[in-house]
Amino acid sequence: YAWETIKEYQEIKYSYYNGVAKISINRPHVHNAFTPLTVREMSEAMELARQDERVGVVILTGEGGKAFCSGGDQSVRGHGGYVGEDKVPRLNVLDLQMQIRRIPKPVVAMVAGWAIGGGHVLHVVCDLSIAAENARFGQTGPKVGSFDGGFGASYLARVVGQKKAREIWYLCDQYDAQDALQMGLVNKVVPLEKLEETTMEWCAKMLEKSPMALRMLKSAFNAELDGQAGIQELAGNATLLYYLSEEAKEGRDAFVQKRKPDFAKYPKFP
Ligand code: 1HA
Repeated sequence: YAWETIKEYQEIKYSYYNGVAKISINRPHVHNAFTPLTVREMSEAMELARQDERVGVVILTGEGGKAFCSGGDQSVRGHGGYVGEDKVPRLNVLDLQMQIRRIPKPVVAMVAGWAIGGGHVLHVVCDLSIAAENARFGQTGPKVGSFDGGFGASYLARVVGQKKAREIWYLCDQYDAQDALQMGLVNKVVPLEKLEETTMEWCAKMLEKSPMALRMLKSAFNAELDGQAGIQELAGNATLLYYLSEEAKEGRDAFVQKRKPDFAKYPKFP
C-alpha cells in the first residue's frame, strides 16, 4: 500500500491511504511501550484523522511485527504517572481511550505480537481487532503495580464477560490469538503476512458502507455503556441529522430573516 505520511512524529507514524488513516506506535525496541509523548502524538493524529474528511476508518497499530503495544513505558514511570520531558507525571492514555471511543469513524486495532497492559486496553477500546497468529494478549497491572479500572476493566468485561475479565486481571496470564478469538476479544486471526491485507479488506468493506449509518451505530453502541455522555454523543448525531432537514433550516431562516417560522407544512409522523 502506498501509505502517504501526513505528518512526521518522533514516536509514532501517521499515514494515509485510500480513505484509511494509520496511526502506528514506533518504539519497537521496547515492544511499542508508550511515553507521554507517544500518547500526545497519537492523540493529535487521532484528532487529525477525525477532522480529515477523506478518512473513513482509522487503523491503530505498532511498528515491527513483534508488538502492538506493551503499555506504559515502565522506565519513565514516576511518582503519579508517566513522566515526559516536562517532568510532569501523566496518565494521558486515558484521554486517548476516550478519543478512540468518541471518534465517529470505526477504529480497527491491527495487532501483531504483544498487546499487553495499557497496550491491551488500547486494542480493547477499538471498534474491531484483527490479530496476527503471533499476537499475545494480557494485562499485567497487579504484577507491575498498576490497574485500569475504567474501560480496561468494565468494558473488557462487556467484551469477554465478567468471569474471563476477572481472570485476565487477577492472574495476569497471557493469551494467544486463538484464545482471544474464542473469547470474543478479537474479530479475526490471520497469518502475520496477511495482517495488513486483511485489515485493509475489512476497512474497504466499511468504506463502502454509509458513513452516517456507521457513525450512528458507533454512537449507539457507545450510548448503552456510556450513560449521559453516551446519550450526548448519540443525540449530537441526531442533531446533525436534524440540521440537514428542511424543517430545521426553516427555523434558522426565519430567525435570520426576522420573520415567524412556518413549521405547519412539516409532517407530524405517527
Ligand atoms: O496500567 C496502566 C494504566 C492504568 C491507568 C491509567 C493509565 C495507565 C497507563 C499505562 C498502564 C500500563 O500499561 S501498566 C502495564 C505496563 N506494561 C507491562 O507491564 C508490560 C511489560 N512488558 C512485559 O511484560 C514484556 O516485555 C512482554 C511480556 C510484553 C514481552 O516479553 P519479552 O518478549 O520477553 O520481551 P522483553 O525482553 O521483556 O522486552 C523487550 C524490551 O522491551 C526489553 O528491553 P531491553 O531489556 O531489551 O532493554 C524490555 O525491558 C522492553 N519493554 C517491554 N515492555 C516494556 C519495556 N520497557 C518499558 N516499558 C514496557 N512496558
